[in-house]
Amino acid sequence: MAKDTKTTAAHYNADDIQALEGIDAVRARPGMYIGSTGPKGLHQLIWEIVDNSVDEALNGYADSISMVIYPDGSFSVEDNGRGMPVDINAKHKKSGVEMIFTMLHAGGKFNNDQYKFSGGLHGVGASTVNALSVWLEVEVYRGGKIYFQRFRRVNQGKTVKSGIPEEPIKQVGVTKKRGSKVTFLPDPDVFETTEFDYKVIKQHIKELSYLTKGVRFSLEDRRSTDEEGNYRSCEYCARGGLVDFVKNLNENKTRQLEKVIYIEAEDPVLNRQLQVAIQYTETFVENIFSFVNNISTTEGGTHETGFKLAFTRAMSEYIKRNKLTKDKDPALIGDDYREGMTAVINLKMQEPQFEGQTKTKLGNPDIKSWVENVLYEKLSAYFAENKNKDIATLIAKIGINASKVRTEEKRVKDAMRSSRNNMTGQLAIGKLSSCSGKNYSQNELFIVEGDSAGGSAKKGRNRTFQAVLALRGKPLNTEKASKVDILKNAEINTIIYALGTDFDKDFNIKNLKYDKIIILADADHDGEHIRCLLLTFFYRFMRPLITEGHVYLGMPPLYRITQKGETRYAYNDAELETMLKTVKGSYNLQRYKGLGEMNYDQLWDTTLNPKTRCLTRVTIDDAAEADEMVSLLMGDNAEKRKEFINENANFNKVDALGNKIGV
Ligand code: 0R9
Repeated sequence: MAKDTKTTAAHYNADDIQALEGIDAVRARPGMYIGSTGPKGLHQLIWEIVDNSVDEALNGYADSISMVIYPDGSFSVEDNGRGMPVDINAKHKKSGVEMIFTMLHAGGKFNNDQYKFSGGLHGVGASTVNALSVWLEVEVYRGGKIYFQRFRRVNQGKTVKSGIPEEPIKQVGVTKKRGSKVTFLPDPDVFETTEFDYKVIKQHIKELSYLTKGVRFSLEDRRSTDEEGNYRSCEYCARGGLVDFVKNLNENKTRQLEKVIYIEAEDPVLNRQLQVAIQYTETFVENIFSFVNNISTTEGGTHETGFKLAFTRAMSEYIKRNKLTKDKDPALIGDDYREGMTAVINLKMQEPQFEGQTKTKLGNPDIKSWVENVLYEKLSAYFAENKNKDIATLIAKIGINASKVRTEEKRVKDAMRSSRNNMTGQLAIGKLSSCSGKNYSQNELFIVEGDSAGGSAKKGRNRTFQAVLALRGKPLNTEKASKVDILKNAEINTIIYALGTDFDKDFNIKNLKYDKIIILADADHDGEHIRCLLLTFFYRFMRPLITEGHVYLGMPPLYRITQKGETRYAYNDAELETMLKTVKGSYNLQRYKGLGEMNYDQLWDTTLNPKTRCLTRVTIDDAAEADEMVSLLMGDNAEKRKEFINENANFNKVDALGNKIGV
């Protein structure tokens, strides 16, 4: 473990644990403690427990964390650390285990001499999980003995109390093992669903393994077996930590240089640790993934700002010192050095403040200058080393080239912007049919491919709040094109014009003219391709449209069944099958090959009318996974793409961003 002995936590026992409040507060307002009572909140229970094991690993005492999903719906986490303290606390007359699980905020001493980074959403961990479970069992393997304690929910008259110990902790056996195991059954009275999602857990532990170098994470799903009788399972261990993370992110992209820049910095006094890994690809996009105490900070924050400032400063000085620019070259800006950069930033700190729409933006103001200063020094030293000359020169070249392209882009952009501003007349007749209502929070834009489908949509819509943009062909694949080509592409320009937001670095969601952007394409391969192309563009150049929930996929029906003047629609084969079972006598069945085959009133009934239609909202659950998918499906590694498509043979089931798409 990358752990400095100077800062290792002193051993402490149950007397040291401070208790603040009882856990009834958690049951009263679960959302406050785990974010929500939906699937995300349910999985948060796992991460609250895993966090404690990860802390033990970061302290250098554990290197294996195993998880199991059981058929009865319970879940267990086991680590091979020191084992939780089992001795009795003099003041509270309870064991360390009982205190951790029954008192809110019981945990480390809450002074900074403990090397503990509470990653949990709200830092209340184990007791929260206990409060929201039907039962919870703890096993501790310590000093050659096995200790056991069980907690459960009880009814006391009309009130329900949870997390009540059945008995004090007791020794139940002997063992050679060391560590702690927690098993719990989430309470169905609290959660909307109590079914754990294997894929969600798998993706998260993959990420955690990169962030916790050298620790083995495993997951076994004992709810079912495959044909050979084996449980579904996976295991991750990243010996290279963050370096492996960056390599994995770039696996499906062409790299400019295989070398990964890796920098580590630590402040034992302030109790902060920073790790950064950087690699360059041949794409034009900048991809920065950041984490604070193992929580993904998708909205960025002060640590990302500090990183950018440090990188720009170190590179500008490198260029200056080595006289790499000519007088006539345009001045470089920070963005120039980050074209094609994939970076992962991992910060461990005390008391992070999370802000922003989804509480995934780091707010602590002093972190900006701390990261900037420590990183600037380390990066400058790194670039100055002779053995790193290749990468420093490459980044300098990328930056200088990007600044020239940016100047050219600006020229094209200004030209396109003024032509977009003049587009009104031309577009109104051609592609865009605006709506008359000026209430943006109600307006919808349908992006439709093809003239006939566009025609039906224009006739079928409600003109007050529904606008239609008919695309004349497939939009450009923005994953592979240069920015100048993207800027010159007619379909892309039409979309930018229609939305009113501008794009890329100039994107401004405040100017969005529609609350819903609905992609309406056929349910075939061509339609799938168009959805992918549009989503790729939104993902790379207008990401807040997706993260703030404005992008939807329209769902046209596949079949129309008429019988004795009554019409019904089926949106997939399963629905059709069910419907046909209920139909008696003769009927007429029509299969829609495309939107264009539908007349306008049918289109209104099935796809446009907010009262009867079915829309799917596009969301990003996991930024790193989404990026991997976009690169794979739209990028330049054809071999890998083929492999993926073959493995996921039913193309219709693969959504463009590779995410779970929830309604
Ligand atoms: C299966 C999930 N694992 C845990 O929840 C877990 C908590 C934990 C732990 C310690 C060791 N392993 C753990 N696993 C620990 C032990 C000692 C000191 N600090 C931590 C020690 O023996 O001195 N603890 C997490 C919180 C606490 N222990 C404490 F607050 F009770 F001290």
